[in-house]
Amino acid sequence: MSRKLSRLVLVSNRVPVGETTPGGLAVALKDALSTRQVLWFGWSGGLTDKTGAGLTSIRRGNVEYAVTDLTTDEYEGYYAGYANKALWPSFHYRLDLAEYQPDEFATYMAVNARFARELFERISPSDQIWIHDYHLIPLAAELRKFGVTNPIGFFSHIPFPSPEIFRAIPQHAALASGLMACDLVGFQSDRDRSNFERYAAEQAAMSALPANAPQTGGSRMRAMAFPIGIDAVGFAKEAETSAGCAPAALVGAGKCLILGVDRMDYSKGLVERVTAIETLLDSRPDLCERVSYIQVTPPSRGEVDAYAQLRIELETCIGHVNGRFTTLDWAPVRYLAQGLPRNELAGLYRDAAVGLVTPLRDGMNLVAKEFVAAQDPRNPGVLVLSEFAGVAEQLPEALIINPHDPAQQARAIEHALAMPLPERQERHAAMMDTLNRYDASWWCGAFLQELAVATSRSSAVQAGAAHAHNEPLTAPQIAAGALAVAGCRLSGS
Ligand code: GDG
Repeated sequence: MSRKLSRLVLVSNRVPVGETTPGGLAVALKDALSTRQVLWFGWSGGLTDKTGAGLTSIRRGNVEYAVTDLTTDEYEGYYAGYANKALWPSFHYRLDLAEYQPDEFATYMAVNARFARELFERISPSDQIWIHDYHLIPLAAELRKFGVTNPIGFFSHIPFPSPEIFRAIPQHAALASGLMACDLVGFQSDRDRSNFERYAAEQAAMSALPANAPQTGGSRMRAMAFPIGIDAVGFAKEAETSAGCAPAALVGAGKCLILGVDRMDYSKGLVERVTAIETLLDSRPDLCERVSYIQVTPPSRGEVDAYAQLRIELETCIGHVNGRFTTLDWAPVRYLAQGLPRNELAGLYRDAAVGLVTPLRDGMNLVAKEFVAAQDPRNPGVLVLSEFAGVAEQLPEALIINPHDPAQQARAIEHALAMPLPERQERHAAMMDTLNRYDASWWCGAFLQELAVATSRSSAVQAGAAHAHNEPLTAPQIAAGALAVAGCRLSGS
């Protein structure tokens, strides 16, 4: 007899309530959304002039969406402000772009407190709670203030920076307290998990707490890596159906298409990538008129200055390269400052000989996985991949590069263009094997299973049972427990 699953409460900044094509998170959560009772709570994407506008609730089958508008002040302080001007750049190692405005931090905390208050009224004791991403780091701690004892998991979609960087955020201790209030914190990669654990250990050491200090919060948080996956089988089918999207002049005999697909974001290494294309054409003039690079770049966060500036810098750089190399018949770079329908994108991936996924920093990067899944296994294209994307831990068979080195990136593109078919097939098969094994279902199932384990473990710890079972806590867990004490004290001071 199958055990009845408790209701799952999902919390994310944006809730995909009116979307006809499911985005990355809805695809990754598909299994949970189709098999369980779900409450999905968060921002509607709309703005209001009224404070306390309340929630709108929409039910679709077993999923109830409960969404709230933000006031203009909340949007500016919480979303455009602290989340995207302080946390996003800091977590992507861009302290030079980070702005830590105390009033924006206060609004960020206030929105998290409001979300906690509104959610508290809707949760029941048996619910499992799963919070997503950097907008909502303090939410678990805010829920605990209301006496919520439900299992709470948090998944960080973006990198967790090294402790040296994280500690530069003036509010790092308060942020860490938010994570420590969870039973389970999931990261995209082992690098992120170990960065967090190093921070926890260093904080514990700095606070001069004994290594096995008991934790005040009652739970012992676990930190683990759960690389997010895609529906590789479904995406491969979509790409096969949509192949042939690229203009024939770019992919005909003797022609090769190089493709990049990224939100307009300074973390994605766009300017460095165009510079690598210039370096390639300088060193290999014979490739002119034979290779074309298409860059699909839907605009993003244009209200934040750094994004508007990036757009100017990127467009200047593309103009420079096109100005140098374009002939009457051919241009090296085709730049689309807009998104494409998903099926066209899948078809373009399949038509491309080389996929460039070269972020300066990325939590995972789903484009890399989609590019691989979209390839024709009989004649697959080659992925050139930054070592600083979380996905590089899973796909070592890609051509791994340092995006800060345009000459190395250019050599990798050359290597990709010249790679013999058997080698392409071998690398592709190995990557497909990983994508199929660690797909979206695996990610969702593994996180929720660990949340259940972490929860029962933390209940056992609360009951003083850990020692009775003779099960020693790991060093990171001890450090994390100690951090909770340090974090509470620091943020309360
Ligand atoms: C964050 C983390 C992490 C892009 N252009 C178009 C389009 N896209 C789709 C892609 C892909 C998604 O957007 C982008 O996902 P990424 O993972 O590459 O990057 P972020 O948006 O920065 O996502 C990241 C992710 O969260 C998940 O945890 O991997 O590290 O930064 O699915 O296909 N889709 C359509 N047209 C476009 O022009 N339809």
